[in-house]
Amino acid sequence: MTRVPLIVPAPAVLEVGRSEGFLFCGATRVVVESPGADASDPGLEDVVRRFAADVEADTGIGLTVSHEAPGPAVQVSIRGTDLDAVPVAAGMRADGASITGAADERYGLDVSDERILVWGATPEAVHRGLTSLRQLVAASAADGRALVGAVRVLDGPRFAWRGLSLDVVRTFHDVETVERVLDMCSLYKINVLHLHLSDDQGWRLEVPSRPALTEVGSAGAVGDRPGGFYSLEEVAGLVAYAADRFVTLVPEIEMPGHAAAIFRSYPELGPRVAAADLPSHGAAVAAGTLDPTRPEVWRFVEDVLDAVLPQFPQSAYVHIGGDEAFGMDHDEHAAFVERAIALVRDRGRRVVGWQEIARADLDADMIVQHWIDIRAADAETLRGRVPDVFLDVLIGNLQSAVDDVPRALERGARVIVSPSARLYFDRPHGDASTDDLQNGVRARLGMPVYPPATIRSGVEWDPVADVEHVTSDDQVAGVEAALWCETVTGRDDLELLLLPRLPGAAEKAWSAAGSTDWDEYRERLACQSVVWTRRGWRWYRADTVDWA
Ligand code: TNX
Repeated sequence: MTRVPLIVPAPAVLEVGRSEGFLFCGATRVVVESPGADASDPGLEDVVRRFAADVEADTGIGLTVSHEAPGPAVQVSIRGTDLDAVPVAAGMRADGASITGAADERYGLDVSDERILVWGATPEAVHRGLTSLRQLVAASAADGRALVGAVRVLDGPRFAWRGLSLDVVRTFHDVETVERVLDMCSLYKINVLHLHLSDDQGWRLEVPSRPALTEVGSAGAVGDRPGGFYSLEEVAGLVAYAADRFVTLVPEIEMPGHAAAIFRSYPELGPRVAAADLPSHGAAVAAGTLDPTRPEVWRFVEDVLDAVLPQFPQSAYVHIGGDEAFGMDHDEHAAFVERAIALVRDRGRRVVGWQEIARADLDADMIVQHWIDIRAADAETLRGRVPDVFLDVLIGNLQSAVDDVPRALERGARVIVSPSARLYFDRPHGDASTDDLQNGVRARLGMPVYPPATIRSGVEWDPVADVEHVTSDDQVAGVEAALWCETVTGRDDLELLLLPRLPGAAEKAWSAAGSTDWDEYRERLACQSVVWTRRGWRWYRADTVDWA
């Protein structure tokens, strides 16, 4: 039996009890407590069913959902008792819901010998509490039972936006793969999956008014990897799958750079130079940008927004990319971004974009995603390894990037913290694996231009204290990791970069301020592998952790 409660991300308040704890097994009932006679919250019923299915997938223990408790039970209810002790989250919700209202995520979890109580003011809060319980059950499960040690937890997130950005362009990930990623997000209380749906190498969703985007633009990916796209039905399925786990899917339609797949689909929107004269440096450089002076470009952008927004009804935001618009001058880029912002606003959504959008005129309701933590001087070390033309453009972007976060904050916009050194999961693994085959994969996985990153470096930092120009939680919308897929050849590679990194990103987004204590975290992380293995997720056996 485990005495240290092994919850990732770490809860706000946790008291270990003295008694032995609750014996969880197939006979355990989950009882939905109704406030009125038999009028229980339908949202809560769904949450409890989700919990039972997850526990079964994690541990093999099947539970009974009921309205009465003849024996030992997990009792689930909507109430706010004692939760004022937990600070209100900072940041913004991707679904636009109220942090203190419908989307209050603070929960309580109390385990004694006789029963387990899980409560919160909203079904979402109860879901977060049951997620902690899931982890406790999985950590001690053996032979169809689990002795969950007595504990009292009062918990809630530090930030409301806890995300993962997933590149489905450089490698197309099928629906089942994305569902597996959503399962991982849910297990670590990550509540945003940002889908990078368009880039130079492909276009990944249907726009019925612009059929060439999928007929032509979806073909191919990096190298000879197969392309693909999500049909309208598949997007609807993913949105529902995510919603069932309290995750919001946020679409990113990249503009004005990274637009080569658009030009392949609609050559009339393309740059007016011969293709042969465009720089082509594989994955890294956009082959030209959308031209804001051409009316047909704006008709295209409107058609795309009109088709994409309704497919993501839960997201209050649209990610418009905005990064690396190489070849565009400053004013042209700013003008493009400003017009794109206006079009998104006309359609009732808010804008999030990569930090380069801060070079345009921003408003306080926007979110700027900070990723550039590379100094121009450091990029110089790439000279000789990257074509000079490209390097000069890149260095120019890095020089301008220094002012992006201060500009955004001056406007009152909030920042999503995604510094590449800490939260880019496409860095090579800095830890060796205990598995020799994985050490072979390690040599080719992750962008070779980046220094490798260890699991430890992923948690020993703070998203406010260690991000330049950011001085308080209130300036931050949240924390988001990013997985770009230039080196990711398929699902196995993807999972080997997500696990064990994803729980670390979740810890930064959810848990209290400060650097995480590595020795304490390692223990909590080590037992996570039981569920990963049980679910058939591939995970990287970093030799710095004593895996369970
Ligand atoms: C920069 S991060 C990019 C991506 C690449 C990534 C590789 C960002 C906004 N743009 O297009 O895939 O580097 O790490």
